[in-house]
Amino acid sequence: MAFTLPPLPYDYDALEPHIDKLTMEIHHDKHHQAYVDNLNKAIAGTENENKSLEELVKNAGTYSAAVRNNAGGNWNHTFFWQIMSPDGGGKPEGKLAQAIDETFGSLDAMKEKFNAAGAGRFGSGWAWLGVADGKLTICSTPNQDNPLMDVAECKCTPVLGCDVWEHAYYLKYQNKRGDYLKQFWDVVNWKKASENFENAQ
Ligand code: MN3
Repeated sequence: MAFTLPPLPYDYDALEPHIDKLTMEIHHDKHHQAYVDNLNKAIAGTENENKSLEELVKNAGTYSAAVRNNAGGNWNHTFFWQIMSPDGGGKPEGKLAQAIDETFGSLDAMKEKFNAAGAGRFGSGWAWLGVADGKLTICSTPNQDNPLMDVAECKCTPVLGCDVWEHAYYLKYQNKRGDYLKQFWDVVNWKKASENFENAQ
């Protein structure tokens, strides 16, 4: 079964003014589509053809670079679209809010640490808030790796993640990755993040 591009769960302009329509069109329809297409090419006719995306991601280090990069690209972007919402922003509630306060001291302190992880990632990659051994942690991964991969330096189950590749922000923010990361919090879908947190427990 070949992988297909999941539809964006909202309109291309739904995250305006924080993330612009053209960026979303190119990011979803061109970049994410390319990861899906290249993953299908990389596994076609091989023993990996019928493996799930989760399995390809988990054991990424045992496959070719093409499988690792494009399975990661497909998983990461599918996750990313869901962790943002036109009704996003504000504050987390319940257990996730409590865990953020306990681990980082405050929501603002967590955001600062997350943004530093994203800003400090040299070149392209992702910043993550995740759960490891029942506790929240923040880290970043290079390229299209993620913390579920066997090759990850920081292993955790993602609660939320932010794409810090230039293609995610360059049209609106140019070189100002830090400004993009600040705006990201205004579209974070905390409801989805809470679901991810509770499923990771
Ligand atoms: Mn991207």
